[in-house]
Amino acid sequence: MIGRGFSDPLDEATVAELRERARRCRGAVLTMTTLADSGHPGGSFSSMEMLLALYHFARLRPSEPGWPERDRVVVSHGHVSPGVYSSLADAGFFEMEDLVAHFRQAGSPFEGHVARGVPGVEWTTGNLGQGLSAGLGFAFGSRMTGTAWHTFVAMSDAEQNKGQVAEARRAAAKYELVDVTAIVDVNDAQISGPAHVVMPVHIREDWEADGWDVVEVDGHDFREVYGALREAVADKSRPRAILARTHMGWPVSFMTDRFEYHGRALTSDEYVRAMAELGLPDELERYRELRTRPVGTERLDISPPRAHVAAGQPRTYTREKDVDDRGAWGSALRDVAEANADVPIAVFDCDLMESVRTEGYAKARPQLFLEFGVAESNTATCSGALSIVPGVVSIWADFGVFGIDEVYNQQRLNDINHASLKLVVTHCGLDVGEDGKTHHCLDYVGALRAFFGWKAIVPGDPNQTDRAVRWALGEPGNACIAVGRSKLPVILDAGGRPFFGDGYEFRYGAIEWPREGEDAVILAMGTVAPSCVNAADTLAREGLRVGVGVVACPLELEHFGMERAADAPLLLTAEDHNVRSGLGSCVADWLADNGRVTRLVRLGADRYETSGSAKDLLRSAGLDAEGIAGAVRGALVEAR
Ligand SMILES: Cc1ncc(C[n+]2csc(CCOP(=O)(O)OP(=O)(O)O)c2C)c(N)n1
Repeated sequence: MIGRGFSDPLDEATVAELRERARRCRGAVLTMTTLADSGHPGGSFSSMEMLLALYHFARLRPSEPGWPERDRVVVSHGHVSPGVYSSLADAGFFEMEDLVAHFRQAGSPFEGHVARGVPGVEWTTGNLGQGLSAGLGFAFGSRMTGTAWHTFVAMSDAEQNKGQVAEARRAAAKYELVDVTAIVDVNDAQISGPAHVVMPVHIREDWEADGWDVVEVDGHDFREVYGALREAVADKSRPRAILARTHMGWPVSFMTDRFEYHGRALTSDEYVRAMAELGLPDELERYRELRTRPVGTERLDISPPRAHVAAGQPRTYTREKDVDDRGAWGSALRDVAEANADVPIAVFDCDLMESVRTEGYAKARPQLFLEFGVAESNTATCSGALSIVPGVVSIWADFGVFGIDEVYNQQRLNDINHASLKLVVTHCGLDVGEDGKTHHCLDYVGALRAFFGWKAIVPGDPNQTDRAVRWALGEPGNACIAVGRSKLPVILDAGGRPFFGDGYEFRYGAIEWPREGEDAVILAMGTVAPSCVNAADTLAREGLRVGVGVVACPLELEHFGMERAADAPLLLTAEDHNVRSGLGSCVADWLADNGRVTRLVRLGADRYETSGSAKDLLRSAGLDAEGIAGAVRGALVEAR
């Protein structure tokens, strides 16, 4: 076998050796899928030569899969996991026997779609169309850390139909990511039939139109596949796509070009016939026995890296001047950047830099500011993948409806991938005002609550925003900071000083109490927090003692604070959010889970609103100070 890095031409002996390896890997694909009675043998066969070429010749270290300088190989069509895993095992990343015995078995790392944690897998995929964007993230990581790795992205032809792929192609060309190579398995087969029938796509023309060099090869000829990869690595003029013409199921006669083998395992009879054609023994019985043994569960540690970021000097906004939370975020970002001149802090934008307050950053550090245009799917995945490159901070700022709702599944994959993205969404809630219901993001907590790992931070005023941003940028893991649009009054303590001012430190999960009171407690989230304080002050003048707890972290309710809230005879939640899925629901769950009984009134949006000023919309939803005070009064009267 020749060395890694595609530096030498392929010799005859290596070609012969690779063919033999491909034959054995195909046998492993059939054994593991038939044993599991599920999986994707057809595409695993057509992608086999490209996968073996990548895993044998990219600059990788099978004994050190996390080697920081390694090339990155992303497989976008994650369903070809049998092909990917068998190639990785063949290249020495783990034992073939463990893989074949435990493929798709509960508890095994070898899932049906390629998953991080398996040595050699860089990005969990399975939702088609996201791999190229992930590859771009790694390519930006190479550029920003000054580490010269190459990024390869293997793809299928059906996913060429997907808009996210086009978004990614354009971004790669715009940013001259010449160290990215895409290799597409063009087998003209997908689930429902031939790819050109299911949906005609002009694959070559599309890539060329978006600024890529395109070459076509026989995808089953190692010499051609290797040669094209070698040229792509050497050429530094443009990113390159290799269209590898292949045949689904080849070389087994009855599987070749038959799209029904896309996602169906062979029956035992078919298995015996196919293995005989490959000249390999029937191994089903032996593996059936091995499958009854304990599953090996060893995986790589994929915890997100911690970037070393100094928080800089916090800013305290005072009552003299109302500030918007988004302005406080933009200023904190610039401060943190200044305090960390040597840390690559990447900021992604989708044509909204002025509104999301990243314009100043774009001017200060243009080389780290990535303008992706109206292409949120690509942005979500690319920024997510970049966030797992050690040493880089990856931030995406957008409106709530675009950074969360538009890309729900991309953010879900960022969660699954244990990414470390910092998502700052502005324009959340009815507070958006005049742009109307399409732009009122009302599920920024509810959507993230449906994931398992994302942190959600919804600050109560500009000072808390400032502290939360400085905290979050240095934290590992995915975190979303959600703010509104309007200028907000600074929350003051009972003595008239900024409540989140000097001496306040952001702590994830903490509930902060600008007002104390035993008659009722309001748990307030985000932009309505100042109005809740205002309402409490009004009620205090009427002789009612109402406590206000500001909950900036609805997904992590601190026990002590919640006990205190639950002690009150009346508990209200207030949020500029869908009342069914936000703070109110989190609090209701907490009460039920902890066996606490108290009267709970949930204030929030219960319908899509029209256009209108934020003030009018919040009033109409009962979320202004008057409405909130009225709700407390009403509930107390009812209780008497
Ligand atoms: C976004 C998305 N939509 C739908 C699917 C369901 N799906 C799985 S594979 C596939 C297409 C298979 O064709 P191709 O990707 O070309 O792979 P091959 O059949 O060649 O293995 C589809 C539609 C998916 N995985 N992701």
